[in-house]
Parts: sequence; structure tokens; C-alpha cells
Amino acid sequence: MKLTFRGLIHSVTLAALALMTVPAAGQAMLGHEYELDAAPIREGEKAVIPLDTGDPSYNLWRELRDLSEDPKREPGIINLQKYNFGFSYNAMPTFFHMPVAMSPADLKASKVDIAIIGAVTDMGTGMRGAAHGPNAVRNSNVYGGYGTRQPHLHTMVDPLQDLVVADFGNAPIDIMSTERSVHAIRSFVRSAAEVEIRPGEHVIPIIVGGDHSLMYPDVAALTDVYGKGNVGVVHFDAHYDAGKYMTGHLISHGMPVYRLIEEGLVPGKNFIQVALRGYYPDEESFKWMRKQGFRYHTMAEIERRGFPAVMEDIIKEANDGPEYIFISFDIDTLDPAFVPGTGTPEPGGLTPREAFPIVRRLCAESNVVGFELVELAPMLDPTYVSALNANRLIRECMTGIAMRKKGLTEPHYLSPLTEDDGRQ
Ligand SMILES: [Mn+2]
Repeated sequence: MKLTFRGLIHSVTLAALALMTVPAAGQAMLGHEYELDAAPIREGEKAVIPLDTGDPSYNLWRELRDLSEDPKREPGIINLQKYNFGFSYNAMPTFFHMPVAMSPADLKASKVDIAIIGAVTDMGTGMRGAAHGPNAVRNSNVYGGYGTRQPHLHTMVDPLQDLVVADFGNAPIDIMSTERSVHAIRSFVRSAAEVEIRPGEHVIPIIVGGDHSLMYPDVAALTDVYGKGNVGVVHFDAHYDAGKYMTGHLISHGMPVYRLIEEGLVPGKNFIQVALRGYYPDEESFKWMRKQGFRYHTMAEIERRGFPAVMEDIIKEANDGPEYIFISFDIDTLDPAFVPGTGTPEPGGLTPREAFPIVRRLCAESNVVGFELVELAPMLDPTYVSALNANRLIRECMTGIAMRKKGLTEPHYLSPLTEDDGRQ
């Protein structure tokens, strides 16, 4: 009998099915003579291994160090740099070499506009390594000095001079558990965001992750400050991150969007998703997103219409919703050519020249009260490019925030000095 390729596949499939239905005696041959969930539980053994809440170290990771033992000082940010100027690699590696704040009292006393927070979670992703994102960003200025003006050339605005920016340290994390960490992260982010530096004006937290499970506590913290349902999310990501559950877990880097909607913190209509591509979400999930009122801009739409047109829509939509905006930026939004250092790379993404202006413009042209940069996994990138792009995305955000505080909120403002050479 002549066996076609298709016929061969069919035969193999039938053979596999036959093997799957062989009687118990035949299963030994496959090594499946036992069932994995039927291990005997004998006296003294535990069917489910619980947490030992009586362990004295149970909450050690979230216990704040007693600062009263430190030398007495007035509240305010502390500059750790010794010299007036120095190359980046000679500086203490705080975020952008900015001073540190040890407590909310320091943020308040120094009227800190932006508090940058590290969050070393990576238990919520299959490909670990995002826990090293914060320190990679702290070390991501390789050239250039500190202590001098570094204006953003497109706008000639220097957020590090025009704003008070501080490194607020890292959020408390139980590195064994996403579930245990999220509530502590929420409290930590809230402790910064609730500080009022001028009447009606709060500290803006920028959270550097860490995996995307952070979106849940980060947005929740802002709803604690601004009210449930009052914070919209512009979510840049290759993936929609609205899975309901996986292997019984209700929070991971694939589920924060669903959690925020399920718990009523952010209505679906206040989600704007950008850069979705690859193989997920599936048809049913897209239908669910439409039912929730999501506004989404996939790479398919960007392929058809071009990024500039889509960028205008995103800005309009951000200003056609709740009063407060949070930007959640998964670094896998960028094409893997620019960010190989991430756990779920997806080809065909945005270029830096597309991503930078939309982040800057959202921060200048809409009321952004928080930003997160997540999923940077520097150990997956032996080069410097992933951290460099992460650094620049955060700078674009800070530049936009500085522009807004200076009143430069006109659509797509660029400096007349640098946009062209002045020839008529
Ligand atoms: Mn994500």
C-alpha cells in the first residue's frame, strides 16, 4: 500500500490513540503505572504543604528597618554622590543617580515629584530574571556624567533638573510568592503616591519591575489614592495579560488585567491596550475584551494605519476617560531586536522611535499619575541594549511629566530650536 504523508500522520495518530486507551496492564510499558496525585499520605505527612505563619521569619521581608537607631537628621532626600560631577560608572547606582528617600516623610519634606521604586518580582513569569531589572536600570547610564544638565534634545526639557526625582528604594518582596508580595507592594506604592507635595498634587510613583504581576498592586495602590474606577490604564504589551487563571493561580504576569477588572478597580472601558501581537489572546478573549469595552490597538492595526495615526487615537482615548492615567509598559512591546532581554519576546513589535514619543506625549498631554516599566530581564541580554532602552523609556516619561509641569502640553510639542535648523 502506498502511504501518503498525510496518511502516515493519520496512522501515527491512530496508533497513539490506541496506546492511550490500552488497558491498565499495558500502561506499565509506558511508565504510567501510577497516578501523580494519588501518592499515599501517611501519618505525619501533609497532602498540601501550608505556610507556617508562626515562623518568626514569616514577615521578615516586609518589616521596615528601625530608623530611630540612625544618626538624627531632618527629613528630606539624601544625596549619596560624593562629587559635583562624575562619570556614571563612578557614581552610586541609584536610579538616574538621584538622591534617595528613606520614608514618605522624606518625600514630603523635599516635595519629591517622582519617586522611583524597584520591585524585584519574577515568580509570576515562567522565564525568571526580571527580578534583576531594577538594578540593571540603576546601572544603565554607562556614558555621560551626573551633576550636569542633560536636556532631552527633542524638547530641551531636563526632568532631572526641572523636577525633584528620588530613588525610593525597593518594595518589600517575598521572593517565594507572588500572592504574598502583591499586598505589601500595594502598600509600599501607596505610601509614596498618597504623599501630597502641593495642594491636590501627589508624588508620582515610577515602578521598575519585576514581572507584570506588578500591574495589579501598582494600579490598586493608585486607586487607593484616587478612588476605585478613577484610574485608567494605557497598557503597552505584546500580550493582553487578562488571563483568568493558570494552574490554579489567580495572579501571575499573565493575569493582572483580569484581576483589576474582576475586582472592580478598573472598568474595562478604561483599558487602552497597544502593540498586541503574536498568538494570544485567542478569538474568545478578543470577544471578551470587546464586551468589556476595551480599546485596543494591535500591531495588525498599526501595520494597516501606521503608528502616527494610531498614536493620535491613543492620546485622544487617554483624555476621553477617567481623570487619572497610569501607564503600564511591558518592555516586550518593543521588538526583540531592541530588547532581547525579556522573558516573552515577540517579533514584530514597536521600534524605540515609535515607543518613545507616545510615552513622552501621554505624560505631557494627559494626567499621568503613575508609570511602570516591567519585564526587563537583563540576564537574558549579554549586551547593553535592553537596559538602555528601558532607561530611555523612563526618561521619556519623566520628560513628559516635566513638560506638563512647565505647561508644554500642546499636541506633540517639540523644541523649535532642535526640531529644525532654522533655515527659511
Ligand atoms: Mn505583560
